[in-house]
Amino acid sequence: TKNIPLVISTWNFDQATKAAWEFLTKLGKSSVDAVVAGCSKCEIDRCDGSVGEGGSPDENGESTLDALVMDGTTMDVGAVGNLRGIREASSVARDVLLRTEHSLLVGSLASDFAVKMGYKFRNLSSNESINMWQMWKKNNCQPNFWQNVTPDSKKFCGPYRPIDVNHDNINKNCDSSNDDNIVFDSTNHDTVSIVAIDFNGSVAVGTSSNGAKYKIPGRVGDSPIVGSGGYADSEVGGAGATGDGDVMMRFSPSFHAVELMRNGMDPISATELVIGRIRRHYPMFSGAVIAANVNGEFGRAACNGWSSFPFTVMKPGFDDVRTFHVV
Ligand code: SD4
Repeated sequence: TKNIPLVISTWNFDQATKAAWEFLTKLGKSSVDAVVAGCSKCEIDRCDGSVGEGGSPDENGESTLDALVMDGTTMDVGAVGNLRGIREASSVARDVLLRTEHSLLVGSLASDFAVKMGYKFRNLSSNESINMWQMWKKNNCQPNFWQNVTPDSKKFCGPYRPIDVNHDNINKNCDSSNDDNIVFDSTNHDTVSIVAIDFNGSVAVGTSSNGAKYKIPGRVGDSPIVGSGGYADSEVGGAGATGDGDVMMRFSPSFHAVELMRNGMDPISATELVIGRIRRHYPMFSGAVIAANVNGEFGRAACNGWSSFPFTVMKPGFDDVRTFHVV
């Protein structure tokens, strides 16, 4: 039985998966176009407020975007980090892939590139992001999101000043029995990462995110970093990540998952091994990796507050997009 084409995406962003699937099947488009279609859908819908404009203000209150597109057949990559003032982050990433010799453009200069490509520069703040930022300031700054998993994390307000990190706090194992100890708001920090395999067996991965709330301006997350936010190789499969990008990018988790599958591991075991590697060093981190191989087998592993991390899949034989919590 044919298990491709296939679309697998992080979180329960079923509309993104559906958009990617329609590009593959109804429109007969490539996996690159499909992942961009799916990520763009999330940028327009502002999936969970954590993809696209108007979410995750930085210390200055500005929303900036990170996105990646990788073609696993040509091994071409296009990405934007900390993109300012341009809504269509994943389309701009595809333009970097298709229309330049480069792989990653960042910040205002990435916006200049986008404007030259015909995109409109606009203010990416929304009432929500402005309110969120004002409340954060008013409350003397709640801990930065990624610090709030440690019980006595330090509070700090921008502009940035160094945090005194107490590593003694970080001694919990990453399993669901510890969920009670973890302060976690799943609406705060999601990223869409999509792996698609088209009718030709070409694998692509795309990601789009507005990064971490109250980040230091200039911070680029894992989502636009090839091998970290996503990786694709049409000989093997693809993988995508979501979670604490500052930690996750230290382990190239998507590249790692693809290389394990190259050596014959199934996608579930591969993602579990990848997450386990990070957990050994950062027992408190939150994050998940999804993966699919070219045979259309798929899986995911997650850590910490995300033991119930959902993901969606569409493939031949499914009437509609399915949401999985555990495989
Ligand atoms: C980041 N990985 O910028 C993103 C955020 C995320 O689920 O995925 N949250 O660190």
